[in-house]
Amino acid sequence: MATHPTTAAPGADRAPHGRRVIVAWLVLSIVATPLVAIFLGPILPPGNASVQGSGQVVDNTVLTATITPVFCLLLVFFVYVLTRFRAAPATALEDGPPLRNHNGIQVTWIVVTTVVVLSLAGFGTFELLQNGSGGGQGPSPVAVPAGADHMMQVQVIGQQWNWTYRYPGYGGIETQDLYLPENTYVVLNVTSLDVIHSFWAYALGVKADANPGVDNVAYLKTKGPRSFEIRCAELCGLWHGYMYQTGHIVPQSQFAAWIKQQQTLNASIARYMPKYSRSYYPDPQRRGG
Ligand SMILES: [Cu+2]
Repeated sequence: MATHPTTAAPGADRAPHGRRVIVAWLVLSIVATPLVAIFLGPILPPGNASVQGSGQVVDNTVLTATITPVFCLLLVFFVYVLTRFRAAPATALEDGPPLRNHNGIQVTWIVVTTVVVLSLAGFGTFELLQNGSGGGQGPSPVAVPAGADHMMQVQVIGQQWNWTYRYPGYGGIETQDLYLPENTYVVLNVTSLDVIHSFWAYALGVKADANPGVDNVAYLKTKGPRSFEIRCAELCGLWHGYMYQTGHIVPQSQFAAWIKQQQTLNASIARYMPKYSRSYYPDPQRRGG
C-alpha cells in the first residue's frame, strides 16, 4: 500500500525551497523594479502641471518602486508554495509539521521592515517640507518656499456650488475662471463663503480645504501652458458633483491680456464688490432672507 507524501517525517524533503524562492524573487525584482520606475512612474498621479505636482509624481514613483520587490516576494512565494506543496485532490486534511523559531528570519524581517518604513517616513516628511508641498497649510504655513513674499496671490473662493477667484495684486478683481501665468510662483488663499468645500486641482498637486472664515494657504509653481481640472473634494450639498471647472496655465503675455480684460469687466461692478479680505463669513441675515 502506497504511503501518502504528507505522512513523510518532518524535514524529509531536502529540496532547496528557500534558495529557489530567493533566486526567483531576485530575478523578478531586478527586472520588474526598473520597469515600474521607468514606465509606470511617469503616468502615476497627480500630474505635472506644477513643480509640486511633479514632486508628488516622483514621490509616488519612489513608493511604487520600493514596494515592487515586496510585491514580487509575495507573488513568488505564493506561486511557489501553491504549486510545489499542493496536496493531491484525494489527500485527507492534516496539520503540517509545527514551525519553530528561526532567529535569522525574525531578525531579517524586523530589520528590513523597520528600515523600509522609517526610510519612507523620513523621505515623505522631507518631501512634504519641500516647495510648500502644494497642500493647504492653514493661515500660518510651516513649509514656506523661498521667495514667498513676492509670489503672485490668487484667492480661491468656494461657495454652493461654484468657484470664483480674486487677484489682490490686480485690484482685488473677481473672476469666473482660474488663469495662471506659466513658470510662476503662486500662493493660493483658499476660503469659502458658506459651507466646507475642498479645492482640488490635482494636476497642480493642490488639495486644500475651503472653509468659511479661514485663509488656507497653499503654494505652487506653475510649469508650461496647459489646462487642468478643478473639482470640489468635500461633499457640500445637492450640487456638489457639479462643482468642477477647467483651469488654465497660459504664457505670460496671454495672462497679461486676460487679466486686463478682467479688470475692464470688473470696473463697472467694483463699487458693489465686498472689499478684498483674507477670509469671509457667511451672512446669516442675507441667507435667512
Ligand atoms: Cu463643494
